[in-house]
Amino acid sequence: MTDLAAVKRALTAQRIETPSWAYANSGTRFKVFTQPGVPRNPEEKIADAATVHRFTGVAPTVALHIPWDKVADYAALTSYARDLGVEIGAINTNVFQDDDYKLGSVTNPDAGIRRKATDHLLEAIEIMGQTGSRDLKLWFSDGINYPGQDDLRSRQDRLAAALREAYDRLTGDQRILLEYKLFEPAFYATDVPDWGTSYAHCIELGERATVCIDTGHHAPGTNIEFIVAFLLRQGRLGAFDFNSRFYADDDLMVGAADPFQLFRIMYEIVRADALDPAYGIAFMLDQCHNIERKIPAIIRSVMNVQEATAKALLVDRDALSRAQASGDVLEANAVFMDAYNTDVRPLLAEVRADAGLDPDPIAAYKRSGYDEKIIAERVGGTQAGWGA
Ligand code: LRH
Ligand code: MN
Repeated sequence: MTDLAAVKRALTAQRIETPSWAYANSGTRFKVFTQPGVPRNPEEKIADAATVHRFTGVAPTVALHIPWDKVADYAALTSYARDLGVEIGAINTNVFQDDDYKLGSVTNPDAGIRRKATDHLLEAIEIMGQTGSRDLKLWFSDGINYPGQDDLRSRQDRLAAALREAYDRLTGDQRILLEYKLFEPAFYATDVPDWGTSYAHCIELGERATVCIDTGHHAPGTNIEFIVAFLLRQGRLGAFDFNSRFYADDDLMVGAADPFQLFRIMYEIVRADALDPAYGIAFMLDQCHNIERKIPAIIRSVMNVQEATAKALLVDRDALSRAQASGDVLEANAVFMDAYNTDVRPLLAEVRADAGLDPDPIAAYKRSGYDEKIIAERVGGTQAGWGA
């Protein structure tokens, strides 16, 4: 029988990190639809992240992206965030927007360009020292578009050398989250295309290197919960970049396109007792809200993760193990689906009320007038994010 008090404690202790860039303008190669009230600087992005935490109670950290969130004084930015009730989370590097990186960053045939890219990774570690961040999140857009364009094996050697240099610079509890992505912007071969490549580099580096699973970075039909179960067994699952997609790296609200997949992923987390923040997995959002209001979309996304988690926590594990052990295929699937088909919204409303929060964060946010306030205040200056 499921212990409801334990389920509520686990949901209360859940922590989800929001990304600074999701509060800023974003779009596709066809169009960026700007929005009124969008942040113009890292401080305003952090204020929006603090607002999401104020209404959800489970989003006390915000990930930064460098140089998108570059400031003169990261210690000051960190205390500004703390005054608003949030901490700076993962530091994301960016070696995908500089002209020099056309043929690659740390994998570039040119040693000078590799040096420049590696120095950016080291700069990010420097920043982590000032923000108190544990996680260095590395995503490389590096890859090639045509067979023969470059030597696949040599590019892996170059990547490994840069990763080694960054890894050896880590201190304290700092660690690397190595994110993989099947394709885009490279359209023939990406240098870190899948979980296996990321995992192999992590093993080569050492135990401070773990894999980051971005749920939008797989070939259609990939069983992501298998990857989760496998990396948990190996002790090398470090983080998620949660979002959802119908086709490619669509970066839609997590759980919007495939809530059942999110449930199956969170079940593997719960099954491994890996939900608690002390276990060390960073549950982060990585999304772009191209046409919808950004803050309510992020609040909705946090709620989608909470709902998938609550359903996963309600799986009757004893009944499931009995059915699995006896080979009762239909019963095992039925036990699993019972949890998924459970309406957990009343339970989450209770958890929020117990925490002194409004049971309906979206309605509470709308009543707060925060959207109207930022639209009125944030006039002038340059909006953050992708240019219109
Ligand atoms: C790459 C990615 C990566 C970030 C970027 C904003 O597609 O998922 O995590 O650096 O989006
Ligand atoms: Mn990502």
